[in-house]
Amino acid sequence: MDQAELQRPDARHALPSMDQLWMPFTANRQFKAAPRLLVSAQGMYYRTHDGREVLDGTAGLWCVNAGHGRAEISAAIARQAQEMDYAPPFQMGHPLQFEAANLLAGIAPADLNKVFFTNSGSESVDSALKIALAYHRARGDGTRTLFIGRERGYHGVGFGGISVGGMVANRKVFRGALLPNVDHLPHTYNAEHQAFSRGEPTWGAHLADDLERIVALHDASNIAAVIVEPVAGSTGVLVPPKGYLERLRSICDKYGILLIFDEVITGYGRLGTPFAAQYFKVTPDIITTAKAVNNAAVPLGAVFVRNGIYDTVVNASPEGAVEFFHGYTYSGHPLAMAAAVAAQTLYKRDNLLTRVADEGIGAYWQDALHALSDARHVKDLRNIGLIGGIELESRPGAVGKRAFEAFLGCYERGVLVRYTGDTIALSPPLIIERGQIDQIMSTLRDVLRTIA
Ligand code: PXG
Repeated sequence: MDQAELQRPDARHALPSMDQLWMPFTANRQFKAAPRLLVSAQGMYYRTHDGREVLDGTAGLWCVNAGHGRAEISAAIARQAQEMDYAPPFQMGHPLQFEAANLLAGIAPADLNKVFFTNSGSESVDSALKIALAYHRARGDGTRTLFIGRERGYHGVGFGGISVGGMVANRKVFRGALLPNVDHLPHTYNAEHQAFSRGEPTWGAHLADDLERIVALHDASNIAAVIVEPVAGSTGVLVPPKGYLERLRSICDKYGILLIFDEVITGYGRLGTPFAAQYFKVTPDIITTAKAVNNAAVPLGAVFVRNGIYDTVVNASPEGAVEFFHGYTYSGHPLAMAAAVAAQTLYKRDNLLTRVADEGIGAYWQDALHALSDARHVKDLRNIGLIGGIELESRPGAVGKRAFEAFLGCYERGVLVRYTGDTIALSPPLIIERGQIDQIMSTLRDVLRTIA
């Protein structure tokens, strides 16, 4: 089937055989029995294999921030594919990777002006952890090898990421092979004190003080870094309590511990600022990103590092030596770089990195979401920027079942949402209009009425 036919609005697609593919993070048997295939996408909408239009309430997977099918980005990728398909990244370079790094450094907070490219959020996290180790060692502080993550954290699926992560299902099967030097902060969610908070909950800053206990237990001289998502996404939208991140920052400062913000979902305008670090006015030492860095058009991740960290690692090696033994065949891949330059140019031209704050979209979103407080099954509503979490009462003995049915019901009614456990997570493209926000919320209200 050619592209024109694929995109025809009334196209019905014959389904391919599904036996061969092992689908990621998917109930394979259930999916293959009743498949949901997306075949084209434009602006705020996907089109399904059965010819229906579906409003994208999730920006793909928290990543297509400028909406789908942006011509500037696809043209840049096509041009680059013709010009030069691939260039080796080790001891060689190509201009676009420097241009992309320059653009990214230009929107980064404070002095996080060095950029290391990866291909995904998981790789960004592993890279950041390695950078932390390399930095301490370069300073002659090589005993600092312990990482502190957080319960309910998600940092991708590499062994580093699942070790510092705190999602039980992602860890339990692999428990015996996790990194050995890891401890975890408590998560920041407390329904009793925080339910139905608009934006940051006022209760819970003190939970950061647990870092003092962990430091006392292990001794600061052994701790390399703390890694947290400023807003936890995959685990069900957990917004940090007011003052919590500041407190983490000051305890890290007190003990010489690096602070890593995993901004794979909060990066690139999701909160109405380029990064969550700017929203919360807390500057970490390293920021991990991926997804919207290039509007997700080609796999790409980017790690932002403070100048001083780069300088320390690089200057610790003799002239002519490779300073950091880490990198990927596809670090700075030309097609990913072309997409990054085009996406960042687009974000800037259309003020997308601040639209959620500047145009009142975030405030409208908050009101529309919290109007669901009397909808059926709703146990809690959480929001910040253009992120929403709707936690449903779980059915006894069947956690996740009700949210799955809500997800299906929304999909059938033309709205794509995500769910994790019994929380529906929303994160639409930043180009969303008010009427589309209304459509997402009214669809959810209707669907929640119809499911048991
Ligand atoms: N860190 C964070 C904070 C993420 O949200 C990753 C790392 C890993 O990125 P990669 O590119 O390796 O997948 C993520 C990914 C969900 C969902 O349903 C979110 C992610 C991945 C899969 C599902 O919310 N985020």
